[in-house]
Amino acid sequence: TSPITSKKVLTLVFVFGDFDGERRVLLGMKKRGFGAGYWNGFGGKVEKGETILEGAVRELEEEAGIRVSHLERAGMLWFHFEGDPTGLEVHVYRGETFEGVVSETEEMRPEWFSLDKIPFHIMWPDDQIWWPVFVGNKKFCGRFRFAKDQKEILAHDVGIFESL
Ligand code: 6OG
Repeated sequence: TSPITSKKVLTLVFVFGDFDGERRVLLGMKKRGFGAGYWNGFGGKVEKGETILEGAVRELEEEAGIRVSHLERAGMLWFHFEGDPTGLEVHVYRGETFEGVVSETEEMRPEWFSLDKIPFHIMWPDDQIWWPVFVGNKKFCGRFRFAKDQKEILAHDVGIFESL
């Protein structure tokens, strides 16, 4: 193990929608930067002078072109990559309604996925571990220690909480 001496605070937003009675989730294919080539929710670094929630709303609009007036806190994830002293603190939110038109941006190519066709094999490997808790509407906290290669999970735990 290697020590963590600083952290980055990030957001991660999943918007759900109803398509003729079928529930789907909006994922984006990350086109550049950290996690490029993976499907994921929308989010990024919280900036100075904004709350974490404001950061989540802003990133969703920047990356998917849609606006939300309400997001629900759903989970917290802590990531540590072996050899990297900066840990990631990721605040996960759930959105159920939005305004505007979902559109592709420089950063993300959005697409709706039915809940039984989530492309876990093209997502960060932690996602399949906490996803069942998240879609089960339970609030969760998870910790993941990744190898240096950012692929293999060396240790993890996920817990369910009454509130966050
Ligand atoms: P930018 O660097 O693009 O923000 N993120 C992760 N998401 C999942 N599902 N698993 C991980 O495992 C992640 N690490 C980071 C947080 C990065 C975006 O990627 C998310 C942000 O939404 C390690 O600004």
